[in-house]
Amino acid sequence: ALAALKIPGVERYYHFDEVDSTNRFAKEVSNAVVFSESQSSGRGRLGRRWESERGGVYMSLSLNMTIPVSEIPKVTLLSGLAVCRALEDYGARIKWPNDVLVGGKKVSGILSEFVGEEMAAKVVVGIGVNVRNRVPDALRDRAISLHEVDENVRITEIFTRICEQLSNLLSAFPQKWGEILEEWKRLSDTIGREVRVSLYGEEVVGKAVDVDADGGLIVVSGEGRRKVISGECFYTNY
Ligand code: BT5
Repeated sequence: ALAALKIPGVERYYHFDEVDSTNRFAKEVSNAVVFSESQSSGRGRLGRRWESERGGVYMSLSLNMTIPVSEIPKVTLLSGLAVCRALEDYGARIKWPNDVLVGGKKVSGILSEFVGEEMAAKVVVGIGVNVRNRVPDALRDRAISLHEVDENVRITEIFTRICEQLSNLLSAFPQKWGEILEEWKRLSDTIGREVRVSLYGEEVVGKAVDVDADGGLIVVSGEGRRKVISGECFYTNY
């Protein structure tokens, strides 16, 4: 709780044994960190499910921010970087836009949501990390839990580290966005790969060459240079 309350702007901390979704709860409160030991209906993006067995970190940060809607993707990237830094000992890398990988497998996912109006918005960033929980058999080929690489890993320590890194990065945002983005790129697992990105049924195929100042992925193909602001990213050279 202490580490959570040190995050700039955070005034309240909520701790649940179980909740349906920390993001759902976080939308109803302000300037808070919400943590739950488990979730009965953890959410991914686009209505997908996030497996939330006891043993993982399930948390949401709810902040009233006066930033334009176009800045929200930056907060998502910043949060991914915070998780990646927190999992530095495990060689974590970031897959654009919001997955954190260990050993090439997904260990964490981030769901950012936005409530309100331009310049008077509540930003909710939900972070799920597999720590001591077992990942379901159906996901084993693409998902991993930290205890598989470190049998002594502790849930509270991972949570504390994420809060510390969110504090560090949010204190530097937006002034030092340039530096944050550079670090994000160094830890990126996506830049340099052949990708297929789909967004609302439209597909962009090519090589991911950069992430621009807005957090958009730049993909180069025979047809030229395209920028994708969000969407699903698949690696095609695996
Ligand atoms: C995400 O969605 O990766 C965002 C997940 C955010 C979860 C947090 S937990 C706290 C907060 N409260 C919530 O209700 N949600 C947030 P997406 O990119 O759509 O990925 C979802 C996909 O990842 C699923 O369709 C599965 O294939 C896979 N998946 C589901 N559970 C997983 C898990 N525990 N570990 C790894 N992969 C998982």
